Amino acid sequence: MSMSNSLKKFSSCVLIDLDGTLINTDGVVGDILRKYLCKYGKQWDGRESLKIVGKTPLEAATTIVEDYGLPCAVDEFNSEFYPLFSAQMDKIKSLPGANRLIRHLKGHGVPVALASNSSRANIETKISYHEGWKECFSVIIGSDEVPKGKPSPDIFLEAAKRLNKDPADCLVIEDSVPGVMAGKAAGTKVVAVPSLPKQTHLYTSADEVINSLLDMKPENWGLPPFQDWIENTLPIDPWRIGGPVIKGFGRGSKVLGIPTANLSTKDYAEELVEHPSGVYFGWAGLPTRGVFKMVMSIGWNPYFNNTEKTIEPWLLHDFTEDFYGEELRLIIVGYIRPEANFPSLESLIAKIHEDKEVAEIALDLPSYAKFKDDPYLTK
Ligand code: ADP
Ligand code: RBF
Ligand code: MG
Repeated sequence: MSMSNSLKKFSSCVLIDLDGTLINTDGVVGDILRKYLCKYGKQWDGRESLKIVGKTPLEAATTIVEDYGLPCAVDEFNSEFYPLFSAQMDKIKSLPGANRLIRHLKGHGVPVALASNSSRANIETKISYHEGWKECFSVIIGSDEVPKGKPSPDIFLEAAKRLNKDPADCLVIEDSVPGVMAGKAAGTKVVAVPSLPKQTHLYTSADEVINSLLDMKPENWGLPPFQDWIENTLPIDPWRIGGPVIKGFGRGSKVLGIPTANLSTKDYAEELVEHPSGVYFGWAGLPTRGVFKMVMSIGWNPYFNNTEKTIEPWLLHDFTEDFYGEELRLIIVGYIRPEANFPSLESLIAKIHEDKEVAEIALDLPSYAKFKDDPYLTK
C-alpha cells in the first residue's frame, strides 16, 4: 500500500495554468474594471475577484454583468472590455517564482504544457511579453481548443494527450478552485497556489497547497529539486522600500524581544500586493545610525490573524532608544519561509529567532553582503 502511495507521487511532466499562477492578470483586470465600472456609477471593490478567478472569459464577464447589475448585455460588456484589456496585456507581470520555475523545468528536460482557460490567441499574446517563456512550453492549449473549459477536465486531458502522458503521471499547478477541480477530474496530481489570500480552506481537494511559487518543492513530486537555495535562503530580485517609521500595532512586540519598525502601508501598497506573504531578510538603513542586518515578515501574521497585510522589519541590532519618525530604508534580498500559524506564542517567538539566525548567517555571504553598500540605504 505505502509503496503504491509513494509511487503515485511521481510525476514526469507538468501541466501549468497561466492567469493567477504564472502571471498576475488580476492586477491588470482590476485596474481596468475599477475605471470601467465608474462609467455605470459602480465601484469595483475587488471582491468579485473571488468569483472570477479560474473562469473562462465568458463566465467571468457574465458574473460581472450580473453581480453589478450592469445595464448591458454580456456581449456588449465584452466588446467594450476586451479592447481595454488587450491594450494592457503587455503590463501583466510575472508572479514571483514563475520565471524561475518554468526555466528550471525546461533546463531539466521536464515537459511542460501551458493549459489555460483563456483563449489560445490571448495566451500567445500574454506570454509573448515574457522573454523566453514560449520556448519553455512543449504544448500550449486554451479553452477554445476543447469542448469545455475548467472545471471540466478537458483542457488537462488534452494537454496530457499532446504530451503523450498518462494523466496520472502529470502534475497540475493551479491557482484557482475550478482549475484544481479540473486537475482532479482529469486524474492528475495537483499543487494549488491560491492567488487570493486566506482562501486555503477552499482547496481541500488539492494534493498540496503552497503559499507562492517560491515554496514549490518539485522533489515532492519526483521532479528535479531547485538548486538555488543557499544556506537555507532563496535569493530574490532585490527590492527597495522606505519611509518614516510609524507606530505599529502596539502589541508590545518589544516585550517579546522582537520590535518591528513599521512603515506606512499606503506608501508601499503596490509592493505589498506584488510580494507573497512570508519571511524575508535584507539590509536596513537609518540615516543617522547606520546600516543593519534585518529580518522581516510580510503578511497577515496568522497567529494574530490581522485584517491588513503589513511588513514587519526587525533590525538585528540592540538600540538604546526608539526611532519613530526617522527615515527607514530597506533592501530585501532573500526569502526564508512562508508565514505560519503556531500553537503558542513561545513557538512563534522560537521560530522568529530561528529566522534571525538564518538571516544573520546568510547576510555574510558575498551575494547578499554586497547590498550593504547600496546607496539607497543611506541616501
Ligand atoms: P509598534 O507596535 O510601534 O511596531 P514595537 O513594539 O514593534 O511597536 O516596537 C517597534 C519600535 O521599536 C520601532 O518603531 C523602533 O522605534 C523601536 N525599535 C527599537 N529597536 C528596534 C529594532 N531592533 N528593530 C526594530 N525596531 C526597533
Ligand atoms: N507572525 C505569524 O503569525 N507567523 C509567522 O510565521 C511570523 N513570522 C515572523 C517572522 C519574523 C522574522 C518577524 C519579525 C515577525 C514574524 N511574525 C509572524 C509576526 C509577528 O507576529 C509580529 O511581528 C509581532 O507579533 C508584532 O506584531
Ligand atoms: Mg488561474
